[in-house]
Amino acid sequence: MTMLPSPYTTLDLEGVRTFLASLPAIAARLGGTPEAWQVREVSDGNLNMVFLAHGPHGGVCLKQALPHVRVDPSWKMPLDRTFFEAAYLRAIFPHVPDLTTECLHFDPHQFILIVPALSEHTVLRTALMAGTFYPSVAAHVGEFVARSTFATSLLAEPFETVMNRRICFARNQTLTRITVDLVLTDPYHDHPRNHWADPHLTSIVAALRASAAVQARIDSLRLRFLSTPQALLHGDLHTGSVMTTGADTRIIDGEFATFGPIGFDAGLFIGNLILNFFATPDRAAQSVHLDMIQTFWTTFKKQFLSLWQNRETAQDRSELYYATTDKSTQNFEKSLFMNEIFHDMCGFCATEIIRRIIGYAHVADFTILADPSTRMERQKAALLFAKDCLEQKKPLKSLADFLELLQQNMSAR
Ligand code: SR1
Ligand code: MG
Repeated sequence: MTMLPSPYTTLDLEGVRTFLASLPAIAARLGGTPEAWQVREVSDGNLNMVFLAHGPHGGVCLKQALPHVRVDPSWKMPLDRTFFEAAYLRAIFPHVPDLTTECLHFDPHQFILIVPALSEHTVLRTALMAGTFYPSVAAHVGEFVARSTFATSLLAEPFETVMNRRICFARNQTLTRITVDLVLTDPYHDHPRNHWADPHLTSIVAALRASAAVQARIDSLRLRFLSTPQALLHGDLHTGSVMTTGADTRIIDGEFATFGPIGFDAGLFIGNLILNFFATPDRAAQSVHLDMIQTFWTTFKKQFLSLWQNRETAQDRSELYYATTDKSTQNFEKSLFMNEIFHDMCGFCATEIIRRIIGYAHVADFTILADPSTRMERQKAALLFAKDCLEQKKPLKSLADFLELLQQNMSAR
């Protein structure tokens, strides 16, 4: 008798227990009997249901897509996002096994993804909001971005492999549409999804929208996001997608995975560090953020260039880029490539800051500031910094210039 797959149903706690019990490898990982497993719902993000299950041997995290946005059931959505998250994990895990989680199971009928539970880890945004700073986490994320993007780029793989992956992730159009709209379009126009906490921000929003330089840079960033498939990106690398113990860091939630410019992942990460920078009450504590941005970029660059250097031993000449030219030409070409990533990072960082203050999905960081007028002043400063970044007539030359612009905008408040 042929068993038909069960039609999609959104699982509740008992459904999760039954589902996990039906998978021998997962049941063995948890250990004990299903009745004794502790199952709880921990959904926190905007899109999906998330559950944690623990047994005497270990724990797993189960994520199920809903046919709508979790926080807005009237916003209907196809279920395939967990497929793309599973595909992303399978593509990058061999290159970053110490920096992400393994896909233990994907069910294509229930759109369920199962990964190991990260019981000892804290969400980076939560840690930053509590004023807990982990010295190594920025280096870990820099390593992650370097290794995951290099490994999925033409610099590391035959073009056939890259193009086949591009075919797969080019189908992740629902979530790419969210990024194009929510991050790279809506905040710069009147749109019912936009909102901001304080009417005093309205004049800054108007100034952003009236700036021809901002509009032009936004158009160019949107074009770059859609037409520069440098590598497979995480696609939503904010501080809520990073979990850490301090010593061990894991990047999660890769459902927005798509091919795009490497500076997009880098920009989203530092954009979220900067949002926390502006939300940190104690100005003396803000030097930590500057160190983190510096460490992130330095680690990323060093690791990316070292992976590139190691490729020089590749046998197939069609997979070598700038390897046979003399050293100074090679270094020059590579530095052009890295400068381009840096320029993209500065631009996408600015778009992330703006959309998280005036767009659809805000960050919680500013809730640390109890006084509404201080909160508004800091959000204003963050928006003005982002506006400054977007209005630069020439690309910023170095990270030092970028950090100086950031500090200027903070001290002006
Ligand atoms: C409707 S989804 C809104 C946001 O949540 C996700 O985490 C992404 O950041 C997306 O832009
Ligand atoms: Mg997410």
